[in-house]
Amino acid sequence: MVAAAQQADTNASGRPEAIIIGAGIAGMYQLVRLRELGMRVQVLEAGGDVGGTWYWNRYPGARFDSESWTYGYSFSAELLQEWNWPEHFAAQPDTLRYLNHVAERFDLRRDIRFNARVNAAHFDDSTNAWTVTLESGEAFCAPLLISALGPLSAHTLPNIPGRESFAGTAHHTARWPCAGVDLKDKRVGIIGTGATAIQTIQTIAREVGHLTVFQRTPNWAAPLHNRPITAEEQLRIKASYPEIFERCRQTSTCFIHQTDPRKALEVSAAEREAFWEKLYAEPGFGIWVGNFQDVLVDAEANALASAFMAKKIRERVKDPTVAEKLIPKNHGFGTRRLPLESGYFEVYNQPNVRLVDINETPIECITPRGIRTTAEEHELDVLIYATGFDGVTGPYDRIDIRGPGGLRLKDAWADTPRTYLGMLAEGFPNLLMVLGPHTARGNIPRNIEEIVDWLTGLVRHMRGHDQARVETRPEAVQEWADHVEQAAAGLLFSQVRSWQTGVNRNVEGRDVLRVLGYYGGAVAYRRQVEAVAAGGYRELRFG
Ligand code: NA7
Repeated sequence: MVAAAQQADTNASGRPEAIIIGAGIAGMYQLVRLRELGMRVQVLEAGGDVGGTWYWNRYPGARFDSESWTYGYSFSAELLQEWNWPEHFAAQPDTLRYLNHVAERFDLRRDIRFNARVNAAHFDDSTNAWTVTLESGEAFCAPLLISALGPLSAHTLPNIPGRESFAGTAHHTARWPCAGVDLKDKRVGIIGTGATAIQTIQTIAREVGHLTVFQRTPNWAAPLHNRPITAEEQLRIKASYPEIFERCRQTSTCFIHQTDPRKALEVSAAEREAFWEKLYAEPGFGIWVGNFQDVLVDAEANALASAFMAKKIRERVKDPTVAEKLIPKNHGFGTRRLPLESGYFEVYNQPNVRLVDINETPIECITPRGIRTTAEEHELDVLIYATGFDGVTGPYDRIDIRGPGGLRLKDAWADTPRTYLGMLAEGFPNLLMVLGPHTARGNIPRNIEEIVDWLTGLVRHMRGHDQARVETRPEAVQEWADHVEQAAAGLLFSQVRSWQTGVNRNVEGRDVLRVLGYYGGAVAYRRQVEAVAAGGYRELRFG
């Protein structure tokens, strides 16, 4: 660390006033905003270019589940007018192209260091500055550290013995090679059936020779109903961006879909069924976040919705035994992040696709030839790990972040994260988090823009008042922690194991349910954070 600090001092002439970790959607926008304050900023990005999630997740079929025209940045009217989304739910290459366009248009790359994975960030209490060290040993120093790490950037491999022994080609979906992978006529195995796996499976099933899907937990999934944006629609979208974004501001998830005020249990069976048929036939997340208001909070209403979705699976999958395996039994509809699909269930009607329920026949190990379950060995040429991420706190855990007195963030958050508004971590001065734990979450870029704008306001305030240090107050952190817990209580999803509740069985210690988001809704979240800013940030301590 001493050597690193010395090196940091040698860079002092061009010393940045803020370091941002990550050049995804959040880091790029934070850079834009801090530049407007006239600040020197250094962005450190582990990837070889901008894009974050959309840079890394190049697996076949990767695309939005959010309407494209609600997903782009809203801060620049010119950008909105010049960009044409080709489809209502854009594919990953188009999103990456968009983010590259943004980087060029706003000349962002000159402040971004690529291939710069951050290993450590240590705060010096006497100078109120962070020293950030890269994997290479190079160090950077700045008063402010802004983490724009992304909630789903720490991918995890399955803890199955023999992984290293596999003689074929193996890739995690979040590390898919830029050049692609030749799957044609190959014997392919995929572990996982989450949102990523579903997109991958439905895309590759026709191309591969044989596909074996190793499923531990089936997930509910609803049709995406994607299609190209016509020229006429393009004009309409561009003319109505202010209304689109205003609509997103009014919903609790920042999607265009608003919860229906009716209750599933209060309408007739016929009305319920008709509404669900309508939602099932419509594009996007409407069936999840635009459903009857009791579906995600009332077990009885949820059971009815689950029965409707199960009926759809039975209608679409020809073999009744396979259909039953694909129907979730341990969690209700919508209590995990809902994958959207395009022909996913029909894939299991293809003769070259086999579903292996690894609860019935558990995986014993990965062998040089493939995967051995308790029943047989499945020979494979290619193995795909669609095994997900150590969500939300995982990216923080992977950096050695230390505050005053050497306090490690990983230790401070061992039981649960301790934050104020999800944007400042207790015990870690001058660390500002974009989309850290305990912020409202839904349509991610909408959440990001609001958080970045708020943090930029805080930085402006500090600069205006000549303050070198900002940190949380214990009573404000406790109040926020209680509020976050209360907001999640009573929601059915809070009791279900998934990355959203902090569970990842591949990571030691990550098998306990935690509250990692603010679930009081984006409108309530906005109201609270705006009140703090309007009140002059009295809940924070400055120095
Ligand atoms: P998810 O939704 O966390 O899915 C990961 C999948 O991998 C899930 O089906 C897991 O089963 C399965 N998994 C993980 N480890 C293993 C092992 N060891 N053995 C068998 N199966 C395993 O990640 P995704 O990438 O699909 O989606 C993440 C988010 O990205 C998504 O919510 C969107 O917001 C975009 P499990 O359910 O744990 O039994």
